[in-house]
Amino acid sequence: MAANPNARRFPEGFLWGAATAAHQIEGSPMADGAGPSIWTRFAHTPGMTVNGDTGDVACDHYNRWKDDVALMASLGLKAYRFSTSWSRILPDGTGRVNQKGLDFYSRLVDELLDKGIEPLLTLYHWDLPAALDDRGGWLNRDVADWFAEYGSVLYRALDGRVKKWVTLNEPWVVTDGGYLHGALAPGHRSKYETPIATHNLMRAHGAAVKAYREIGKHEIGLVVNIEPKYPNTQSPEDLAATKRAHAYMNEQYLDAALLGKYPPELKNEIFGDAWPEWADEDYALIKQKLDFIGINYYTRSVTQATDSYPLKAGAVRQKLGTYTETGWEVFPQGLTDLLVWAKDRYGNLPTYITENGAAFFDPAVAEEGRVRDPLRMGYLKKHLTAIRDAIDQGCDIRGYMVWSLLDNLEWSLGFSKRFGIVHVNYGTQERTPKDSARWYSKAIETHGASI
Ligand code: LGS
Repeated sequence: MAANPNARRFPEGFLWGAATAAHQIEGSPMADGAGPSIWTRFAHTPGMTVNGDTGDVACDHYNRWKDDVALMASLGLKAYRFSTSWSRILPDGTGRVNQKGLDFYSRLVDELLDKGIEPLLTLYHWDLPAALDDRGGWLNRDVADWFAEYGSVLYRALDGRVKKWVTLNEPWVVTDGGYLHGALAPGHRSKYETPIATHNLMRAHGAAVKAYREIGKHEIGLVVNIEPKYPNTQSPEDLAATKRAHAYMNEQYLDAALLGKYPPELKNEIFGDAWPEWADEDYALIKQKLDFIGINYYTRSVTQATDSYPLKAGAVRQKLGTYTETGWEVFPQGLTDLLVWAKDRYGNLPTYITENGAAFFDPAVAEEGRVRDPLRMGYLKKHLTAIRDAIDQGCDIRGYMVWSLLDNLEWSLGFSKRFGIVHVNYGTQERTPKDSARWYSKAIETHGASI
């Protein structure tokens, strides 16, 4: 009997989309009265990014936004996840609103809606106004009020048109990369600062959700990156290291936002005396009702005990694993595992996969305008299948955003890694959909039956 293609379809209303972030695609960071962000400053500090790459031009999306929306429409995208740049809207971080910055996002949203594409707006994708960093940034408790003020400006301007809001993108990366290991802006390396930045990020998240409930009428959530941890061996040391790594990366932020507490490993095993006690009212602010969670998934980690600071755990490279250009193992089963884990631990909240994708070497654009990227296509196919498995196991998955719509600026790695389903020629800014984009269009058109 022929297989019923409907059986392979995703749920009705499943949102098929693609994601980007302001600093990675927009360029023109100081245009129309914007202020600098910590990423403008960091990338212009010698030695901080591969090849000294900056976001000064990036994909020139600030000027090409209309064509980019037309491109999304031509691919049949139903949703687009993007972030707004805080320092375009509030050049000093607080106070004076720069109307021209706000207008840019207002026009973008109108154009998306005109093409039938649902916007998912992320308030913070790592580009803190430099003016606020000068006042202590995420280390200053006032940042919760600053962030709620910024959110409120956007809620008032756009909530009639934007129905899905995200407070923070990947707070774990903000603190681990920005305050502990220094690979990302603002480039600090302090075990003592990291818990404070973590806690203020979560207070800011809570304050922004609270402000949303007063102004907004739709949905708001939090996006985290999670990565399942599997023990390398069953030794007590590896098992303990795995538990530690899992608490640090996977439970830290979701436990705070949804359960109103941090996992005890943070104080007892990882940060020790550097982890302060926090007031009850802070936890009350952090734990707000969320309408959905967003999960960014790229890889897993097979974990062993090491002497790494301060986690004392590290990933073991897998002999039989396949790896992407960023050195991350391709492991789709991990996505199913962690979606089921999140459902069981946090109560099956509506969930979006807000990022998933891979950097692979891409051949040059062929004469007939094709970019053959079979590895990326395979990656997306396997991960979408893993999502379908999680749906079959009862997880409430509402949508999928591929990372990324365009090749773009991969933070400290500069332009050296290409994640796009659309190729960008950085010399001419020409966009060329790769084979993976054509494949994805077909998946969208058939609600997943063609996967
Ligand atoms: O471009 C970023 C993508 C690419 O890979 C995006 O802006 C971020 O939101 C997100 O963090 N992204 C990303 N994450 C992959 C993290 C994998 C971590 C593996 C660490 C192994 C050492």
